Amino acid sequence: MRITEMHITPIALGDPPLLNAAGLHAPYALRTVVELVTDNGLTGLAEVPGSAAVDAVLAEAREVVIGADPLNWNRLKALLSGHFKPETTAARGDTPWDQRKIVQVFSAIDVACLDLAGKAFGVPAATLLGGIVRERVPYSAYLFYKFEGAGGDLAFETDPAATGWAAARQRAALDPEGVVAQAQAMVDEFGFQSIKLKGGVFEPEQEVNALKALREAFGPDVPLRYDPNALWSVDTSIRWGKELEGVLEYFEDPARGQENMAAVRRAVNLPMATNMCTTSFADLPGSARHGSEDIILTDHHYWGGLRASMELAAHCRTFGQGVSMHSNNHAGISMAAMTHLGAAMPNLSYALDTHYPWQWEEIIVGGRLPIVEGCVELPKGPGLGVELDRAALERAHQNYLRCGLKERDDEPEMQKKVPGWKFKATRW
Ligand code: GKR
Ligand code: MG
Repeated sequence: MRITEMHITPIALGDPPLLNAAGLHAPYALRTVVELVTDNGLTGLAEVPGSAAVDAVLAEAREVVIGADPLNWNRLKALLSGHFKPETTAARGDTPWDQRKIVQVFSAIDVACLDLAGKAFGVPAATLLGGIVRERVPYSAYLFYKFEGAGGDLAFETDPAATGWAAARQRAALDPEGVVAQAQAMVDEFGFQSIKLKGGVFEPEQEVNALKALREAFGPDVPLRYDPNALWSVDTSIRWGKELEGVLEYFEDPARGQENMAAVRRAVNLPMATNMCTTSFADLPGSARHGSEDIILTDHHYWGGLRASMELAAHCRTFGQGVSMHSNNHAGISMAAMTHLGAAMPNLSYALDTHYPWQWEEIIVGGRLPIVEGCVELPKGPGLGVELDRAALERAHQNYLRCGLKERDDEPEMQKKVPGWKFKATRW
């Protein structure tokens, strides 16, 4: 089997005005869909966060990918490694989301090749990752502070006829009561059994009060996580982390960098997780040396694919660390890929993050993958088990062309609401 075509399609999906440490989500979240077509008529799919810059390196990878055997990932990976200069850890940047590009190429090609291999052999991608250990993969509710509005064509407007989660998705949530109401609507709709609050938006006291209100509303049986995206100093993290002892399941990236995280971890009696201070294989020796975290949140888009994420899981097992999954806004191809990874990862210790409930559009046949009792069932069918809905893909591509966004940048979006607002790597 040989790869004969590689298609790269940037898309934009409506996204509500969600707040985070770097500002405000734009009305559209960008993704890029990659299709690899083979000489025997199969198509392998992948989706990455995307941006015009990522699309350019994907296009550059085409000359390496065309003609390759998708079943021989080790060779193709070596060819890609030879073609691109390695990206440094610093290329990740200070924003909550990872700004590296080349890792996304590895991820896209790894996932699309696994989809092809699954289709060629008639088995799920999770089987090719070593086998299925769970058919239903648990996800966590992912709460955001937000302004009023739904995003997309409904930018900063609300649909008065909406009910249930659709209405809650549009409502503002700016205080503890708003956060609890958002959580209740999300849990009622999807049955999530754990909850994460994205922080780094308001002063620590206000966010800690929201977490205490969540604990009060949901009780100790619903694990809570909290992620201020490294916006706190070590002193702030220790001061407020102590308030959260016994409240949180884990404390995600309160401070910036492995040494700072390790200092917080020594002083606060809470498991610590990261998708910001340990983000690549090159960071793993530092993680062990400093003792910076208890849980590493993989993300196949940034660790170089599903197979690389399985390697990370093996590393975590060896070093006695937990492993779970980070997310950004995404569509159904990524949801399927994340679910295959979650289905195959033997030592998955926590429910996975997903932004999926914040979107309402979909690009796969059959529409949105259901989340039931907080879980996504492993899609049936070979490979990833999902197919592109061509009309929906075209609509999402037209959204991309129309919205004019070329990369994610939350700072200018925030400035439209709060003139002069500036991102700070450490705010409190
Ligand atoms: O979507 O605003 C967001 C999040 O802040 C995202 O960019 C982060 O990458 O959710 C992520 C995280 O866990 O850090
Ligand atoms: Mg995080």
